Amino acid sequence: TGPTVAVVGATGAVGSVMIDIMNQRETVPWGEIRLIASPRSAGKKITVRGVERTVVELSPEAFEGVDIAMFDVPDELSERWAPVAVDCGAIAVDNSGAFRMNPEVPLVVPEVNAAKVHERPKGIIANPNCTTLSMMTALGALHQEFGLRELVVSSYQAASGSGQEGVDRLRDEISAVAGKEVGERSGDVAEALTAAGVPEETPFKAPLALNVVPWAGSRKEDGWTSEELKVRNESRKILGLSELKVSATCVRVPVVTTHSLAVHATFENEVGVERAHQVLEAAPSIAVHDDPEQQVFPTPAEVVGQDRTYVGRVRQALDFPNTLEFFVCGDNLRKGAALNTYEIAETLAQG
Ligand code: 11C
Repeated sequence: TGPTVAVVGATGAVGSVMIDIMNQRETVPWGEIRLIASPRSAGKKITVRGVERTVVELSPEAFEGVDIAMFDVPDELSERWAPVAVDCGAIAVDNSGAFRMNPEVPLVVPEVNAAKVHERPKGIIANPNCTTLSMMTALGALHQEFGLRELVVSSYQAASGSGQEGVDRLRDEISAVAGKEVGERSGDVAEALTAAGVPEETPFKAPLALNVVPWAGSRKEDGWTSEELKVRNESRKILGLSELKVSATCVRVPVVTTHSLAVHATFENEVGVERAHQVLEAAPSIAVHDDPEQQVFPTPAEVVGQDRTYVGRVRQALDFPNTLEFFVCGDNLRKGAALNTYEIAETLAQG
């Protein structure tokens, strides 16, 4: 039989998507599939690939006999428990931010740098942040063809990037303003939220309904946010371009799921839209939706639940001969989180 795989955080938002992915796969390479979660969720029954399984409590014993442990839990839990899984003989594939920039931990997107899964002195492999991941398959393919030199991006990030709390908040805000004559100023929206009993405290720092918010993640030095620095640092590490020039502005938009990015990518060589389309179309995990004549382009709502990254609006920048502009959408819970982690585990299972 195949290797034993564990899903740590099996009952959480990303863990649940991981289970959907396992159920949707035609075949899986696993012998045993073990579900691990906090004591609160232990004992729950979840059906995976037609077999009802009982969720076991996160403990050192839970990792006995596990070959690959996929972690879909917050940073502090990964930090504590991934090394425990490794001590018990497992390879840990971690979806948190705890180990991504550790030089002894590879940061892997299988379409771009699959071979790195074998360079893991700590026994841990990291999965990138969903914002970085949403553009990485497209950038990796274009980099191979044209040689990436500079990257300027703006993100349009979905509320589910902030977890279930973010989704609930956006839905509450939308209900509070829907069908009402709410003024367009942020104070008016805030007033409508208060009148509807929506609490003042929000994960988004400002009203998200009828608005966009140029802030995602936590505050870092010199005005940058953690999300913007993750896009810079992680892109460099995944592409193996330690000097890549990157500048990002991360923005939260009133979308439930799927992150989008407007990308301005400058290459070593002159670029053309036709060749870029060919390169992107040749990549199985990319869908090119791009026909300006018919006004075909991707939108986040169209990409929810999809495994592929959607790319459109590919243009050669008029004043920059080596630069492509494009718009990319990726489901932040699938390729942005659970799917990429699962694909890393599958790559390991293939040996
Ligand atoms: C967001 N990208 O949209 C974040 C969520 O480093 O894994 C994921 C944070 C991370 O808020």
